[in-house]
Amino acid sequence: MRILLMIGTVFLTVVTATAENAPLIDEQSGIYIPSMINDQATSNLRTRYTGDWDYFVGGGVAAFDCNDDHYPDLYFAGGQTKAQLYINQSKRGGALTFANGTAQNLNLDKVVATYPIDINSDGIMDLMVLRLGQNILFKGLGECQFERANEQWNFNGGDEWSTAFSATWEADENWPTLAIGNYVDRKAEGTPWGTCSDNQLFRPADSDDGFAEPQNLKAYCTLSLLFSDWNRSGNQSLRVSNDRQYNKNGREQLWRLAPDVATTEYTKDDGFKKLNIWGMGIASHDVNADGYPDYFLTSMGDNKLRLNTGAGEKPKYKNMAFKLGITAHKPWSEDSALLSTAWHAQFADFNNDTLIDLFIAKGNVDQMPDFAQHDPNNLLLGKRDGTFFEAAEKAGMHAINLTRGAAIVDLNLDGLLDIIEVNRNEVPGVLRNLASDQVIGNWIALDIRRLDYNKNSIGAWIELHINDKIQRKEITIGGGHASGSLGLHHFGLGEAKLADIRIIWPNGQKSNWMTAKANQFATINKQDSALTFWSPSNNAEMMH
Ligand SMILES: [Ca+2]
Ligand SMILES: [Ca+2]
Ligand SMILES: [Ca+2]
Ligand SMILES: [Ca+2]
Repeated sequence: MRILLMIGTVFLTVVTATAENAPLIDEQSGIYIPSMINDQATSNLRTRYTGDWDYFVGGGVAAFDCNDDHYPDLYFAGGQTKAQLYINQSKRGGALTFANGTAQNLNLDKVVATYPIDINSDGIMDLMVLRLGQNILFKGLGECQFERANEQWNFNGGDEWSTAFSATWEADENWPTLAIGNYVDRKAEGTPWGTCSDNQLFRPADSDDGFAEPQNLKAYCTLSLLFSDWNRSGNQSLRVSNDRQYNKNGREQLWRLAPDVATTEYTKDDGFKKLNIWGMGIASHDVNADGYPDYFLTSMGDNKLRLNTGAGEKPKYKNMAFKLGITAHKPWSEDSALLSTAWHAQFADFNNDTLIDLFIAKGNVDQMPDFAQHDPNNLLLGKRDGTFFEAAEKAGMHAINLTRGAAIVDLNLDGLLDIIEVNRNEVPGVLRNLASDQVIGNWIALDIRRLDYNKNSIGAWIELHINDKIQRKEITIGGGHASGSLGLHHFGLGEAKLADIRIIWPNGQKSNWMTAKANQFATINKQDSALTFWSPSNNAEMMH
């Protein structure tokens, strides 16, 4: 008896040591798989996204720093449960831990989606809060305090079922242009079938202190919006992902913005071919490094990678999901006969090897029998040949939840991207990227600043040059599913100790190439076009 017990103890010790120390390398590709440790139990994140039919979609999180310590803080939509703001208390490189810091006015019910944006360019992040009912724009006051600004900024919050948001700064404008995506019109006759509300486009008022009356945009039950400069014209266009569940005659949409005229939709005559999916989320990245952004669209079963093939002339796309190994149409685990339901998607480099990776949130709408119930999230790691492979199981991402929104940010400022997963009816997944020092690549985190307006440089492109390869990132607000992150821009550098960086500002002006050292935080201001390195404090300030 005693001997058996001892053998058991020895065996356990060996297994634990192996799991913690040995770097996980995919045998076939040689790609390093990060370990994603779930810190949920000690994170203090106890919020849940709950509700009936009208909360089956949504479930977002906004990740941004509200107390100026560089550690991203989190505002969670709660659906029928009240929304919560959590202040990041993590130590640098330590476990992910938070304290509830929700002021009374943010403790709102009916919140579906939430996005950070500095609307009034005062350097303090504001919040767009989308609801089943009136949307609210909160002006940031500093120290994680906010005040309602709908009236001050002439923003009509409406009374729709709002699910999607994106924003851009049009040429020469001091104020942003906002797009609000709406879902089913639940008051219309015959609802929900075919009764989709219009979307809205809010452009700056001539008075320069808020918004003009919005333009209504015909839509087909929108679940994601993204302003992105598909043709590198210097003006971002609005991509719209619509859910065919409630309007089978709908389609994906693209709207052009030009100064001083009403926005119009690209048509098939412009080269924009009809695509009709259960559009849930948009992720963008220049996947084939040709200078034009490509788009991953989540759906039910038929996820698409829309490779931008129009060379900037026509909005033409080719579906490359199958070829690249990112269809992710079925669960990688159980229930593999049934199709997946995909929501938030985001490109990021999780193992810092310079090859872009893709996270996809998955989860049944509720109990739809034709779709997988056990539908785990995906971590698709990029390979050197441009294809991807599924690494979620080996990375330790086994949890089966109905995931909706997500944030992919470095929450403990150790240079490794972490994941927050918003789950229907359950507490969030809090995945800390625990990489092995032996194999993890170098990284850099950049804060790209304009000094006058559009402080977070929405519409700018970051180019990072290592050896013969350029990585590009367009700075955007929007996309994903109901969730937004704004702050530092993370790049993996692989083995490189130096990287050349330049910024293409929203007006097309290019900065000089600047050389950066690896494993640093740096700010680039438009005015001086130079890298300023800084170091975050070890410990987030305690909230009292
Ligand atoms: Ca913070
Ligand atoms: Ca602000
Ligand atoms: Ca990678
Ligand atoms: Ca991290």
